Amino acid sequence: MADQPDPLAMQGPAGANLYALLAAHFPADGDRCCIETQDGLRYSWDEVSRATARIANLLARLRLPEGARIAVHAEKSPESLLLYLATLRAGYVYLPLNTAYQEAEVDYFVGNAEPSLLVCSPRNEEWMARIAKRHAVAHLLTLGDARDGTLLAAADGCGDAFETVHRAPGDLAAILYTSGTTGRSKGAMLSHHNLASNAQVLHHYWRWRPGDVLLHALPIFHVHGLFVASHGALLNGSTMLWLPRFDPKAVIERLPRATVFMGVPTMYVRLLDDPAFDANACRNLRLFISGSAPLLPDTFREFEARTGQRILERYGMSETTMLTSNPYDGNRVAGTVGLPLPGVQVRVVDEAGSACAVDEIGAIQVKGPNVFSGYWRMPEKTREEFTDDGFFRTGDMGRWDANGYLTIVGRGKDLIISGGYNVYPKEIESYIDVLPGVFESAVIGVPDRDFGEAVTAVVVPRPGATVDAAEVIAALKAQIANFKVPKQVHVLAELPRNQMGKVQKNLLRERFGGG
Ligand code: MLC
Ligand code: AMP
Repeated sequence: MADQPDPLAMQGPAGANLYALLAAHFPADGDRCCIETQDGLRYSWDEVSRATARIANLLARLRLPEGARIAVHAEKSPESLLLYLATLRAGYVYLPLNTAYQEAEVDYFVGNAEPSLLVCSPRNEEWMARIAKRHAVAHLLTLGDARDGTLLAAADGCGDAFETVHRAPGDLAAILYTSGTTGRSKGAMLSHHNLASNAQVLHHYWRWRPGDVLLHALPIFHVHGLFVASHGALLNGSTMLWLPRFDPKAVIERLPRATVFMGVPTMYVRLLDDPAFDANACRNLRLFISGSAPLLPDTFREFEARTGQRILERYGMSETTMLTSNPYDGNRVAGTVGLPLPGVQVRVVDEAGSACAVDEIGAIQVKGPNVFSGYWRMPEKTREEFTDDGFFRTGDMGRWDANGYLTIVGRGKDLIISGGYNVYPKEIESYIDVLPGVFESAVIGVPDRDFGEAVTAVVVPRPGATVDAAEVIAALKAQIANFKVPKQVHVLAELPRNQMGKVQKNLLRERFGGG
């Protein structure tokens, strides 16, 4: 990585600020295209510098306190990416929220993170204003997906030069909320150095090169689209072909102009479902990357047969960004997540904490410059999740093969991954259990061709009451993010339990999921 400045060694006035690292790689010719939107609008690198400066100046003018969190619940647009970059640049902490979240969900995050500024889509302003008021958030601004809203209007009057604020390597850059198996969501605190080190390792490992073009179709409120994809392109001075959401037709149309594509397995399944997706459409692609959920070996093989390309699967999480990856040049093995990335320590241990032998299944624990420092204002939770020697317990179960490749075989945590989004059964059960007529419920993931796993609920009515599956679904849709709503609801007289009284979800999965 001789060509990469080491973020810890960066001694400029901005110190280890991640924005400064990215900006150091913007192309010398600032007129070149950084972002091209679906409708052909082009943002040059110079425009990105100027626009982030305007927004950073606006943030500075708001006189937010040191370390202030900026919570953002806005549709994907070039401007929402610019807001992220401006937040880094101004030295504040970015807190992205999935736009599918509804009022009760956002209310929790805002209450917990206590942001100084909340940015929302103009169409949600009414209920966001209620949340802002309830939690005494100092500022509420709006950002639409058509360059509209009060944030840009206010930034328009600001200067387009800004001296990137100095940050130390360990200073917080972002907080990403991830749901817990017990209790509420936890905010994973990621520092400038966590993000910068991972971005640089991936830049090298995946052989980003001059002329690369990234087709960006992922949402930008999670690690995958916001960090892995965007940082990769920005650090490489690469143009991003920017789609507001994944749409197979729009992707296939733009693929011939791209060299790199990143997606969750559902996206690959959907591309394969389209007969127009073939080797010719991929003729300039040098790298397809998959992550966030398991890529089925069948999908890997079908993809190779159709396009001649072997998808590179990698593994990561919000708390750690990327951990392992199949190699760029070496063998990409279907069903595995590859080798530990340089600088990242990954171990698989048994219940006593001893290293597992090859092929033995154990808990995956990790350590490295990319691993977060802890959960926001939850020191006890943080302590529980780290071992005495500083390894983070991922909650995933895995095993090594003889060649040092890691396979994820399951999760110690009760978690469903649907289309790359995490759904925690306990959270959904807590919403179902308070519905009229419901005695109790169990939420499980069942295999699903499209989403990988489909959220499914099993509901037990109170004695004498009846529960209607469609009504349960409708009630949940009114309250929680759509991707968390069960695709199916089954009504049973009782839940199967073991002798300890614990619900036997494996039996429910066998009964309702065919395995
Ligand atoms: C949408 N729906 C989902 C869903 N996404 N349901 C379950 N799971 C999902 N993931 C709902 C919609 O609300 C809609 O509900 C119905 O399903 C059909 O919608 P759609 O139009 O088909 O869905 P679409 O908008 O195309 O979204 C599918 C998708 C999207 C796969 C493109 O889910 C997506 O972008 N996933 C990527 C998630 C991601 O970036 N994860 C990274 C996390 S980071 P209804 O009821 O209205 O019909 C991480 C770390 C790491 O995990 O390692 O990367
Ligand atoms: P999140 O908390 O949203 O960041 O999700 C992280 C979780 O996604 C990990 O703990 C894994 O369970 C899962 N995950 C990410 N990448 C992969 C992958 N390639 N294969 C299997 N699971 C994955």
